[in-house]
Amino acid sequence: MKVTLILPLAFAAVAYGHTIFQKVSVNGVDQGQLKGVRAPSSDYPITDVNDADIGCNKAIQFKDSNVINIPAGARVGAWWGHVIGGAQGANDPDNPIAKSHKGPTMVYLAKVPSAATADGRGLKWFKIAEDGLDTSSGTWGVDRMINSGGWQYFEMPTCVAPGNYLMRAELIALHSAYSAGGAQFYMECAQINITGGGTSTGTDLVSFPGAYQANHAGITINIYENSIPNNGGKPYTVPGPPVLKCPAGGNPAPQPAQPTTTSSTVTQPRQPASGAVLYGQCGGQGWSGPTSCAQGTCKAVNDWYSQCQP
Ligand SMILES: *[C@@H]1O[C@H](CO)[C@@H](O)[C@H](O)[C@H]1NC(C)=O
Ligand SMILES: [Cu+2]
Repeated sequence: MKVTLILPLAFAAVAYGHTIFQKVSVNGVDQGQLKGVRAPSSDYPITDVNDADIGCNKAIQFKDSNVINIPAGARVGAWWGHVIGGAQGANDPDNPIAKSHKGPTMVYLAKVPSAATADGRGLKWFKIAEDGLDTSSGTWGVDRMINSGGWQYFEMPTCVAPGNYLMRAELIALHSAYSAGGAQFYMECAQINITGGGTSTGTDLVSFPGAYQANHAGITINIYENSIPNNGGKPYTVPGPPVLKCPAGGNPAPQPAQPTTTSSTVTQPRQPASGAVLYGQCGGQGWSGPTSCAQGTCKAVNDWYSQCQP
């Protein structure tokens, strides 16, 4: 009888210790609690990859109109806490998250006309950072976030085009992921404005829901071998699209100078060698930049964003 009483308690202890992303830092400057971050008051995860709100979470309680300026190339932090405010009581062992909640951390961006007002549903997202399993040490992105006092650090890619975006910070807890539906998805979205930067508005765009499949090897997975949560020392594949790669040197190269024609019999007017770079923005509502492509073809991705695609 005692065993049947103890077991449910043991499982209950594993189930708690959830987390909420609730503030941002930019180059070491804390932007303030819940400033420009949309958060629910519940720290419960989403477990259905097809949940309509797996983009920016649901039952949002905290939402202001701040938009956080982030220079391209900045070191950005997303801060996670067990509950709103961080710790739940003194010496909370489950802040920023229970240590059992091993798994990857990720960051996505979606270009929006206005970060303060954009709907978190129906966007096209690209991944700018991910931190999975370090097989040599057996530690996960979540471990590194815990060891940094709740800060998930990443670099804002240098080639991202200036403008407003929603920034989706996510972590997946895999402690119960050995059966389908057991992985726990934690995410919130911040309202940001990228300054400087290049011309990329992303590659390998995905939707939420849509980006993840329940049977993906990084989502339904037993990470334990002999009770050690290191995936048996085997590599782990972070779900979702590949991380945006900026061209070498960061910003796309400046447009080459127009070739000087050597022929004196040319009658065609010279085509300007202008236009957006490959994967650059080439149109959309409110866009005042180039509407042709130096490379590739300009394709409408949505109403406010067209992209030069190969
Ligand atoms: C974004 O940054 C640019 C450049 O600093 C600025 O002109 C613009 O007003 C900012 N937009 C928002 C919504 O903060
Ligand atoms: Cu949890």
